[in-house]
Amino acid sequence: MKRFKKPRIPLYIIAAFLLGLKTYIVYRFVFNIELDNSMQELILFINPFVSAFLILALGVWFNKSSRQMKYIRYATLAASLLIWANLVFYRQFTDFITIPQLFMGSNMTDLGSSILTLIKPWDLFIFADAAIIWYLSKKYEGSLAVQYPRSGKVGALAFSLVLLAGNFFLAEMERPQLFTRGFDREYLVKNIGLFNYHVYDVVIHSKNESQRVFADGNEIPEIQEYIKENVDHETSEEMKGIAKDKNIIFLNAESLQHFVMNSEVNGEEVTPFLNELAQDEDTYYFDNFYEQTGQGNTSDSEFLVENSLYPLSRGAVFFTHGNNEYHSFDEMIKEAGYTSNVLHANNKSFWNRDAMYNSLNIDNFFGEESYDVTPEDSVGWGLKDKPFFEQSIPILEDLDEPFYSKMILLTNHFPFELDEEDATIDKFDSNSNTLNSYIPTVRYMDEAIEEFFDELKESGLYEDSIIVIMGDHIGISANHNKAMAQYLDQDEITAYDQVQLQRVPLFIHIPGDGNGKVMEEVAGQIDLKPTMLNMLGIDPGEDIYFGNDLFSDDRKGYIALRNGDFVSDDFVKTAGSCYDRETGELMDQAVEEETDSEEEASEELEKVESACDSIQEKVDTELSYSDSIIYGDLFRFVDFGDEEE
Ligand code: GP9
Ligand code: MN
Repeated sequence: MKRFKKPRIPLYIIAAFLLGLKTYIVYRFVFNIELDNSMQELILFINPFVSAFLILALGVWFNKSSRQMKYIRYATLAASLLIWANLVFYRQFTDFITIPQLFMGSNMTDLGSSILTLIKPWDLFIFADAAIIWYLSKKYEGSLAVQYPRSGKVGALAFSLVLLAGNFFLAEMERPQLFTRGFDREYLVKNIGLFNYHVYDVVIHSKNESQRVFADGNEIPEIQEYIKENVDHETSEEMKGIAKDKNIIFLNAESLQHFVMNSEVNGEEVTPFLNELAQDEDTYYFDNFYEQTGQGNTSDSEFLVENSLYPLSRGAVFFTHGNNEYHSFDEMIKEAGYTSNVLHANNKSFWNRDAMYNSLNIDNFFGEESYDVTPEDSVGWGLKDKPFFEQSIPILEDLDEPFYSKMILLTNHFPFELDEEDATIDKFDSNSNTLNSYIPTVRYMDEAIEEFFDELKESGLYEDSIIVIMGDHIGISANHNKAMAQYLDQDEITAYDQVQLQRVPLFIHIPGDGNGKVMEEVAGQIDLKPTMLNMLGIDPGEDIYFGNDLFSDDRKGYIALRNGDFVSDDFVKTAGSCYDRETGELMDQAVEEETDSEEEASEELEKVESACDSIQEKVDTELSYSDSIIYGDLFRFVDFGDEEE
C-alpha cells in the first residue's frame, strides 16, 4: 500500500478555518447585519471561527479515520445547509429561523413562487467549502485524519470550550442580558453566531414546552391584578353599542402600510379610494396605528385582533399554540347572537388556521374550496382580490345576521406580482424590485376595496354593516431601506423611522354615522377587541386582555411592539434609545435644545429617562404576562363566566 507523507494540517482544522471564513463572509456581506461599533465588528469576526472549531473539533473523537472524515464532511455540509436555509428565510423576513418555524413546513411549501425569488444562483458559493472538504477528505482520507490520545481529544474539546467562553464573555460585555432578553435574534446571531444561536433556540424551545406541562394557573391572580391596575380603562360612552346588531365586516388588508397613504408615484395617488375614505364623514381613520406582529405575520395580526393578547416573540402562535384555550372576541360575541366567519381564498391549513379557528370558536371558515379559482383569476398566491370580493358577496348574503366576518386579502402579498392588465399605476423606480412592484399591487387592492363597497351597497348589506379595514403587517422590510429612503425623499431610514414604518392604516367606517374624523392617538392591533366589544355594547366582564378602546380618551398611552420597543404618546423607544415621537429627535438632544442651563437640562433628562424606563417596564411586564398565558395555556384554569355558550 502506498504511504502518504503525513500532512502538516489535519482536515478538521482546515475545515474549521474554511467554514469560519465562509460564515464570516456571509454574515458580513450577504446578511444585512448592522454593526454599530468596532467591538461588534470584532465579535462578528471571532464567533464564526469559534463555532466552526467547536463543531469540527468534535470529529477527533472518532478513532477510525474513515469515520472521522465522514463526520467532517457531513458536519461541513450540514453547517452550509443551515446557513443557506437561514439566508433564504432572511431574504423574506429579515430574521432568522426558529424551531417552531421549522414545523411550519406546510407554509414553506406553500410559499411557492415567492421562494423561487428568494434563491439566487450565487448561493452555490455557500457550499464551496463543503465541496473542497468533500474532495480533500476522499482523496487524502487516511493522511488528513488525526489520532489523538485521550488527553489530546480532551484538550481539543477544552480548547473549543475556552474559545466559546471567551466569545460569550465578549458578547455579554457588548450586550448585557443578551441571553435573558432574547427578543432580538439579529443581536444573538451577531454576538454568538448562527450555530450557537440555533442551540440557544433549541434550549428555549424545550423550556417553553415544559412551561405548559408544569403550569397550574397560580399566576392568574397576579395577571388579573396587573390588568385591573394598569390596563383597564374607561370605554367611550359615545361609541358604546353603536354597532349593536349590525354586521362587522373586517378587511385584513394584506401588507398595507401607512406610508402609501396620501402619497404619489409619478404624480398619481397610490391609494385614491382609501385616501378619500379616510376623509369620509362616516369614517374614523387612525393615523398612528401600529402593527404588533412577530414571526407569524398575517396570523399574528389575527391573533392580536381576536384576543387582545400579544403574539409570541418566536414562531407563530397559530402554529405553536393552536390548540390552547382562548377567550376570543368570536366566543364573546356569541352571547349577543353573532356568528363569526372568516373568508379567505387560500387553503385552510396555512398558518394552521383550521386548528386555531376551532380554538378561537370561529363558526365558519370559507377557504379556497368555497371559491371558483381559475388560472385567469389568479396571480401570485391565488385568487385575485377583485374576484375574491365579487364571489364573497353571495357568501355574505347567505350568512345568519348579525355576523362578524373577517375577509383576508391576498393579492398585495410579497413578491407583489400583478398581471399587466391589472396594473393601473406605474411601478416605483428604485433599486428595490420589491418596493417598485408593491405600488401597483397596493393600487389594485385600493380598487378592489372600492369595488367591494359598491357591491355591498348593491346587495343591501352596506347599511346594516360596519366596515373595518386594517393593514396586517409591513410589506416592505428593512432590507429595502435604501429604496424606502428614496420613496420618502429622505437621506436614510433611521431607527426611529423604522418604527414609524410599522404604522398600518386602520379605518372604522360606520355608514350613516356622520361624525367620522382622523384620529391621532397612538394605537395598535391589540386595541381592536376591546373597541369592537364596546361598539357592540358587550361588557368584557372578567376578560384578560392588553388593549384599550380606541375611542376612549382614557387609555394606557403606549403601544408595545413585539420586539420590546414601544411607542407612547410622547416617545418612540427603539434600539435602546428614546426619541421624541413627533419630531424623531433623540430625547437627550431635544432636552438639551429646550433647556437654558446645563443643570436644568440634566434635571429634565432624568425625568425623561425615568418616564421612558417606567413605560419600558410595563411593556416588558405585559409581553411576559401575555407569553406566560400562551406558553402555560393558562386560560385552561380561568372561568370567564360564559363558558357554556
Ligand atoms: C396566507 C395569507 C398570507 O393565507 O394570510 O400570509 P402572510 O404570509 O402575510 O402571513
Ligand atoms: Mn399578511
